[in-house]
Amino acid sequence: VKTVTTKEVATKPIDGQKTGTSGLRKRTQVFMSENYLANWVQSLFYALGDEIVGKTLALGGDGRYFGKEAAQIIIKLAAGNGFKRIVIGKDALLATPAMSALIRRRKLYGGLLMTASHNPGGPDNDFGIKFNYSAGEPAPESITDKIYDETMKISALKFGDLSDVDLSKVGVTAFGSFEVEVVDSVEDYLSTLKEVFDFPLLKSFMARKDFSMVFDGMHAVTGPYAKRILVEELGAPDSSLKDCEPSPTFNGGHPDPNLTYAEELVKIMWGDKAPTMGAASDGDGDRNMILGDHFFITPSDSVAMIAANAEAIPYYKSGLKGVARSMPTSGALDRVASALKLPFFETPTGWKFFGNLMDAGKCSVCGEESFGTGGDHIREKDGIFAVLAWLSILAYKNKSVPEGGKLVGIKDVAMEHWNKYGRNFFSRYDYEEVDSAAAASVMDQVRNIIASSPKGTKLGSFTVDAADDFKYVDPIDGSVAAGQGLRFVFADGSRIIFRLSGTGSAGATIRMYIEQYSNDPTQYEKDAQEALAPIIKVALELSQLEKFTGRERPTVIT
Ligand code: VG1
Ligand code: CO
Repeated sequence: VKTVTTKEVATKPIDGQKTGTSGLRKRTQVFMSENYLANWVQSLFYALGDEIVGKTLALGGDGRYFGKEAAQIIIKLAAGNGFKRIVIGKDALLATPAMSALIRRRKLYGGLLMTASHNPGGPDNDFGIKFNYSAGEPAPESITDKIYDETMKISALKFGDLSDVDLSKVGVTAFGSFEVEVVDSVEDYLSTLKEVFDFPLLKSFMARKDFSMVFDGMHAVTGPYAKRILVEELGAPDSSLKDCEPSPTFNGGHPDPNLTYAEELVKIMWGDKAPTMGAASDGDGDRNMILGDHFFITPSDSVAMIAANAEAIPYYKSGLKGVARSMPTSGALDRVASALKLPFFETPTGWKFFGNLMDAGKCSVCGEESFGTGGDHIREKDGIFAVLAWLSILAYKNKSVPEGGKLVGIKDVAMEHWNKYGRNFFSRYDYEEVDSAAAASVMDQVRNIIASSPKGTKLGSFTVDAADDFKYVDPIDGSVAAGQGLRFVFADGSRIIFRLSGTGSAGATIRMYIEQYSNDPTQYEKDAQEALAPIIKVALELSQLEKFTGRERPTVIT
């Protein structure tokens, strides 16, 4: 068979192609500018070196604007750099967790995801790209650092000389020895989920007349997944799907599943005839929000409650190997781990840090406060997994509740949990698109307070137990990640944390995380903002955030 001819095209380094918390994210226009995307992808291939020759690469994305054109560029670069095959989701669609499942099931070399996650899409918004490696995990820093080095010295792009591929039809197109296989975007992922959950049980639970749900796809990638999984496989009526048609601009919305941006779903769940459960997913399908009838499950609670109720999920029937959360995520999971005597890990922000723990068989369930929940069935956070996990918990808790009896709902599960473990009140304040210098001043100010706050120092009514810049030593490979967030841990277990976001595309985003524990049952139903008001005041004062940024209030509160 003929090999593909390679054309070399001269290029020059482009500044600022540094990978953040989760891939490279920039304005779409930047990505569409000459060689911008190609430079980064070619740099990745240079960074990976000879090991890519003869391998198979997966490709897909969240359907945002420029994705289809980007796919054609990437296919040609893959051919020109020695890959033998590309497996690509139909219409270039693949949810992030589906990519991870696809790589694992088909034992592929790795995959490229074209997404800027929950950032808005379209010509005036964001595009992004990230690489997942052979276990289906986001590329570790050892690779992303190398990519950046290559972007600084790149001089040539290697394109395979081939025509555009029709991505709308499932099947294989061969160009000599190079093949492009277009696959159904849901199939492999669905097979993985069937190994985790009891689909027949979920189906019979969802058929109950006293149960109903709404899933909000936010016009992003999870629409087709929800249709196939919730409706076709589990029998939910079509009316339970909201905004499940993917759109290149997410219909002008902000596909971030939280109480601010999923406001239509919030209205339904706080309305008169609210369904039993509401759920939403982000642009690329790795985040989730779980709601009950007039009730919000914080992501920090969600992972703790899933871990505490793991017996409801067949995949975990022999118990959990361990659990993990990112540092800013609340300590609700810690309490479950200690009660169940499970190995517990606290990692930096970003899913890539969970992968080593899972590969080493030390972590079954993990989560982040940023609406990320997942398990070791794949190596990405997984929005649909969280939805099916909560459905499994409801099905399990209602096993002996007859139809028309008092159905155990989402809020009941939470109340039962808090009554057993206490409640970790949690909130995150995001200040988006802050001037970078002002954001740096806030962080410097917080660093100064840390330096002058030894154990025993009083900040407001809170007594410092420890204050530091979080540093993580990976227990599996010993790699060190420093500078992962400025934190104050107080004597009563309360915490204040400041970090700068690593996923933005313009300016700086300051994240302030606040947590306070209570085991007083009369407080459990209190609004988090109310419960946390005193400690939030301390955090704002010590950081002098308003003085440095001019912001009186955050852009988003979660
Ligand atoms: C944010 C979240 C982090 C998450 C990351 C990627 O990062 O805080 O928890 O892993 O986004 O999520 P940062 O650096 O902006 O705080 V996603 O859904 O964008 O892939
Ligand atoms: Co995402």
